[in-house]
Amino acid sequence: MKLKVITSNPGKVAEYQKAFDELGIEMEHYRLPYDEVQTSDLEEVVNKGMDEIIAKGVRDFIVDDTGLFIDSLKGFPGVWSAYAQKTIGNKGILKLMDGVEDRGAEFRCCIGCDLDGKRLVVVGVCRGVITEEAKGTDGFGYDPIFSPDGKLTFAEMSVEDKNRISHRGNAVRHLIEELKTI
Ligand code: ITT
Repeated sequence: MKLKVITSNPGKVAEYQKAFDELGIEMEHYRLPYDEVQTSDLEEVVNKGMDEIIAKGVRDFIVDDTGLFIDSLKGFPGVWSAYAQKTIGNKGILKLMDGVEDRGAEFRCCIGCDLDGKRLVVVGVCRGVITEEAKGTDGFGYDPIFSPDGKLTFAEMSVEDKNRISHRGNAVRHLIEELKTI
């Protein structure tokens, strides 16, 4: 079976491919721009995106909307994570966190899956900390400044190790449970 991953981000595709390998599901990177509505709700972004993609006649796909929510910044960048990454980047986030003691943060990943005409929407979370400095060269986005346990950052881990504990890995595990019920 083949599932399209509709994203502009090849890093997400690599993580999905690893996560679905054991089920024998092949991922196809599919680039189709869709509107990411501005709302404080990741699930709403995903559901509206799925409506738009289906209206364009595309089926059997995954979309993923993810945000990094930093406790001491009252959840920023959250739903603005893509914009913050493009503008201030990891350097800017570290600057905002300069001297801040509470480093707690969490990634939230919402996956929308359209399969055989059915829609499943699941969420996975991963708590961790914003590191004092950027470390590691693997992964993408905020990976160099996020550590799930205060030791290694996601950018210092292999895709397999990141998937084992990450927001996306957790969301995929929920998705696989749901897929077993349909
Ligand atoms: P698409 O919307 O096209 O899928 P995107 O990379 O913009 O690609 P998101 O809106 O979901 O995806 O991501 C918001 C930001 O968070 C963006 O800058 C990503 O690089 C970053 N991000 C998403 N997942 C991440 C992860 O697992 N680790 C680190 N950063 C991540």
